[in-house]
Formats: sequence, C-alpha cells, structure tokens
Amino acid sequence: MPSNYRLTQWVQEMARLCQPDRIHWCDGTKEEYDRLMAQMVAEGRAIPLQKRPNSFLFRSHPSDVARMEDRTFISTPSKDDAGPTNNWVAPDELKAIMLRLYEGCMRGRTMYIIPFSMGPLESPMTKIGVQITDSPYVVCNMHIMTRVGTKVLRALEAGADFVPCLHSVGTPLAPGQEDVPWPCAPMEQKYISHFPEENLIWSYGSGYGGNALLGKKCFALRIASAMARREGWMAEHMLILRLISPEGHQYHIAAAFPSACGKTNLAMIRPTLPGWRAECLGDDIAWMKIGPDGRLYAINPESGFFGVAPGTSYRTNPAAMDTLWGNVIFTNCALTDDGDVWWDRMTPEPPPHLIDWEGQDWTPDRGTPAAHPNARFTAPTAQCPVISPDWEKPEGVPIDIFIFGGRRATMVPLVYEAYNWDHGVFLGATQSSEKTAATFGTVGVLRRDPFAMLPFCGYHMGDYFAHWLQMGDRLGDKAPRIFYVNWFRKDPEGRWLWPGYGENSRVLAWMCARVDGKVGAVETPIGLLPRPEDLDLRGLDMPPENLRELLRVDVDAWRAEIPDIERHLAQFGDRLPQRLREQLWQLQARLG
Ligand code: TSX
Ligand code: MN
Repeated sequence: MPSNYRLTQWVQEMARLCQPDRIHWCDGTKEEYDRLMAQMVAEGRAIPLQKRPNSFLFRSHPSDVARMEDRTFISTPSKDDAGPTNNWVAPDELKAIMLRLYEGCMRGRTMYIIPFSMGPLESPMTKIGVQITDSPYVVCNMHIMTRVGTKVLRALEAGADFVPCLHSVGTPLAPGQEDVPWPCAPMEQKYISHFPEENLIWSYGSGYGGNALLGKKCFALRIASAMARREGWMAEHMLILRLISPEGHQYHIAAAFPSACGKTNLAMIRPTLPGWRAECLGDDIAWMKIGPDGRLYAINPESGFFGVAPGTSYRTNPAAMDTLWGNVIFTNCALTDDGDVWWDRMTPEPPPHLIDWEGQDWTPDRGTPAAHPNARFTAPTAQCPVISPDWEKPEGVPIDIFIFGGRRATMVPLVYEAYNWDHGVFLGATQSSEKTAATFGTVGVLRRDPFAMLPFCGYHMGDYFAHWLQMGDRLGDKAPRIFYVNWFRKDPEGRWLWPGYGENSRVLAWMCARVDGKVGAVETPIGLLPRPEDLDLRGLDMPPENLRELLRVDVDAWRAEIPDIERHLAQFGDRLPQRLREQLWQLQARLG
C-alpha cells in the first residue's frame, strides 16, 4: 500500500462504495499480465492464439462494441461551459445517479488499482492517473496502452498529483453466480462521465476500449484538453510522424483526421518518394507544449496502439501488420481454424472457414463481416518496425507542420496550405468528412468534426478555438505551418483520383519544401495550392487531367458550401472567436 494520503483515502472510499471481494494493487509486471491472462483463458473469456506468441482473442458482448457518444458526459457546474457539442448533466445530479449504480457494483469481483503514467516518467509533460477497475481485460489493455507499475507508485508516494479514474463493468456477482465472458451493463445504465473542474473520470457499464481504458480518450483527450487550456498547452487528437528528406533533414508532422481517414496508416507511412524515410511517433494523441526555444514540442502520451483491425493489411499498412507479430490483445476479430485472427480485407481472399466475432461458424458466402467493423488490436508501440528511436524522448519533438483533413469525394483539393495561423485554425474548426459504412449512420453525409475533437473536447468548443488562436499568438513566427489534405477525391465515374498510402509522401514532401521556402504555391480563394509542377510525381503514372482535377478549386461549389460552414460555426454562439468570424468573411470575399 502506498503512502499517498489522497490516493489511499480515495481507494478506501471507492472500495467501501463498490464492495469488491478483493483489492489488487497492480505492479505492471509481465508476471501480473501473464497471471491475469491465464485466469481469463481458464474462465473461457480469452482465446490464446496458436499462431502469435502471447496473443489472445476476446469477444465482447454484441451490445458493447464501440465508444458510446450519447452516454458520454462533460459534467461542468455550468451547462454553458460544456458547450453545444457535449452531453451535459450537472455534477451533483450525475454523481447521485452514478453513486447508486456504483453501490455494491463490484460484489464477487476483484477491484484492481492501476497506477499509470501518460507519457514517459522522465518527461515534464507526463501526467499520472490511477484507474480503479473490476475488469482484468482492462488491466491487461492498460499494461500495453499506458506505463503501469511501481515506478508510478513511487512517484505518487513522492507526492505526485494524479487523475482518479473509476471504472466498473457494472455487473456484480451474487455468491456462487457464474460470470459471463464479457460482463457489461445495459445501454441506459452506461455512463462515461468527466468532471473536468476536478480532474475526475467515472465510467460505468461498458468494458470496451475508449469507454473503459480511461487513460486514452477520457484522460489524455477530454480531461487533458481542459487541463491544457488552463495550463497553456495542447492535448490533441493527432498522430505524430517524422519525415526525413534525402538530405537527412527532419520534419515533424502532427495530423488530425476524423475516423475512417486512415490516421494509423499515415502515422506508419512508407514513403514511395525515392530517398525519403518516415518514422512513427504516435498514431492517436499528441500532447504539445512550447519549449525553451519557443517552438511547439509534442509527445505521444500512450505506449500502445489501439487500432481498428478491419482494412489493415500488408497493402494498406505493412508496419502495423508487422507490429502485430505477438504480445497482442485482439478484440472482436474472427478466429481462423489454425488458431490465428482474421479480419475483413486483411488478405485478398478470405479463408474458407472462420469463427466470426460472435462465435458463429462463418464462410465467405455468409455476406456478413467476419470481424466486427470496430474490431481492435492492442499492441505495444515499441513493436512497430518504423517507430522512431526518439518516440520516448522526454522533451518531445518540435512540430513543423500541422495537417487537418477529411474524406471528400468532390470539391476539396488534394492539398492546400493556410494563409496564416488564423486561417489554419479556421480550417481545423470547419474540418469535414463524409461518413462511410464503417462510421455508421448515413453513408456520404457530411459531418463537421472540428480538429477531429468533436467527441473528445472536454470543454466548450468555442473556447477551444480561442485556445488555439492564443497558442498561435504565443508561438508567433515559430508556429507550425498548417495544411489541409483530402486523399479521397473521386472522378465523376467514382474512381479514386489519388493513389494514396505511400504516395502521400509526395504531398508531405511539398509541405516540407514550403516550410523551407523552396517551392511556390498559387493563391486561390481557399488557400495556397501547389502548381502541378510543384508536386514531385516522378515514377507515378498519373494522367495530367487527374492531377489538374485534384488541384482544381471549384469556386461555385465552395460558395455553395458557405451556408453549411456558417450554420456549423453559429452553434458556438458568442463563444465563437471574432477572429474565426473574420476568417469566414475573408473566405466569402475571396470566393466573390
Ligand atoms: O489510409 C488511407 N490512406 C492514408 C494512407 C497513408 N486509406 C484507407 C482509408 C480507410 C481507413 C486510403 N484509401 C487512402 C489513403 O491515402 N486513399 C484511399 C482511397 C484509395 C483506395 C484504394 C486505392 C487508391 C485510393 N487503390 C487501389 O485499391 C489499387
Ligand atoms: Mn482516435
């Protein structure tokens, strides 16, 4: 037991509330991981995979397969402070509801106490959390996704601050009652609650990913974004990558994309442009702070990838495939007859027989996906073959380039650069993507997802825009340059105009040349575009008319989009910074 008074008091109080049979303080060791996994295998909750060392398959309850945005709450004392894009319930009311649910919720179970750090312990940007959970699946995932263990306990004993993160699957066991493979509570009892003013997270009823691994979306984005605003730094939903030119120059890029745009694929890009190399530093979250030299430095606070499996293949992301050789937790993937996992589009042809994510026999003629579309892998970052040797550098890496983007079949060019910081913030604030089958809802409908933070901002989005503007003011001429990309433009026949994947390095190389002042751009109403000759397309078999179309600005279509942008920004009311309103006017004026 540690000697941190606040920690011991909190754990005792939560134990009195949840009434577990046992309390286990996690030490983060391999022995602990192996013992929990062995226990879950013995209980029939996990399937060991013959084909991958130390790897296991879990199948969730069919109702507990994804983050639950309608059950996610930002509970600030004033509703106004949560803003129009978050669900809100007053803290007292929400706590009263949840206290009733938590009462006795761990009966018959073990309460695990997980001390974890987000970021390498030596980093000044690192923050500590302690998660209480009754799910051994969550403990094992936290071992991979965060840094768990006695080093963190030592720091807590030395008086380090921490974010308390309470989690229960909400399924107490009566004496002698047999457990189910994936315990969880019914939908209307699920709550993923955040109390940003007291840095507190309460999650109840779900065992899945972002609802249950509280270091990730709950802490590293929602709570951290609120902390970052108060403390003058940034917590962003961004990949981090390093691009190295043939001359050996390094460029650091942070990029925010809505779901289904291939963020993990870009994070692990294998450049096709001769002589260029790339290293991954993170695929989901960037914490950034202004360094002593006035530049913006980023760390990845995580230590694992919690990636969407379907669509991942040697064609789309060879580095991710090689990351998954062993020590992986798979959730809701299909099981092959020889004891491996499979998911849709992993291989050109599906195997002739599988057990699908619901445990049923599956053959290709079934027509249903074999893996759930949101099936996941949890894998150690260190196993990525293209991981940067500097990925755990305590001071982080200096960001040169921000990229926003989305999936748009028409109108949005392959790439353009913002005229200045305010314009770049406007691009982030109005970022949009067309929904795909994988992101459920109506296919093709435009969704605005500012900074890809819509489900992850822990406070009023209008104030978040203002924070971005203020960071730009502080960074001045050391601010990263801001770009917008669209890998997904199609021709009228519905064919992709851009090959994407590794070929995106050609677009990234143009950005680097812009940073170095080595390449031109044309001023258009929407921003600075490369001329066709500015992109290095050597070795790419691209018809000139495709390139022209990829770089065409359809002024009429953009004019027609203005009312939607206006409506989107209007929802932030008087918290929308005037400087963004001015960006909209300037865009309108440029469009004529
Ligand atoms: O991840 C993608 N990226 C970024 C890669 C670094 N995807 C997959 C998106 C779903 C997660 C892409 N899909 C990209 C892309 O750049 N581009 C496309 C569209 C596309 C799909 C297939 C082909 C070309 C473009 N070509 C063939 O199938 C041969
Ligand atoms: Mn994400």
